[in-house]
Amino acid sequence: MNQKVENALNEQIRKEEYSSRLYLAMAIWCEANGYPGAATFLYEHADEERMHMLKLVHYVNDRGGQAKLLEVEVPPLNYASLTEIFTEILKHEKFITESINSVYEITLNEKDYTTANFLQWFITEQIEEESLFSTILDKMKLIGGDKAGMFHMDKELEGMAAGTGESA
Ligand code: OFO
Repeated sequence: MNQKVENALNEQIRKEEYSSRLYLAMAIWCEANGYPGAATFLYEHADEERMHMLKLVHYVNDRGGQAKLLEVEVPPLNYASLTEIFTEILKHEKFITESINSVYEITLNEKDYTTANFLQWFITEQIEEESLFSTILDKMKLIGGDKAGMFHMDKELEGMAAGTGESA
């Protein structure tokens, strides 16, 4: 496959792997700090990011390239609050959206329309994720420092993880 496209996809694999580790670190913090629902939600989301990574890995290999695993940094392990976590997640997802968009731009410049088409799934996924996390964050901001409100938010996140709760 086109080398520039392959390199860009490998770099995106690294970012998705980082996303998975970031949400795993956040899930661990939540579990250790009295937010079991948020922990369940984030453990599940870490798995989702790993799926994103694998989707890219298989695509690169299926197209005759070879997926590479690059160095992934250790994510922050400590957070001040649940609101800080979701603020960081939204910021990170915006960064991922920009990154996907720039890989998409490379595919167009290189006239690799098959990969551009493949990336559509990620573009749609990013719209959904940004909207999900910004809704959760808006609710947390409304709750503010209210402990009972945060307890309910934690329960709601648990329901969202199981796919049975109220929508965010
Ligand atoms: Fe959160 O969508 Fe992949 O990174």
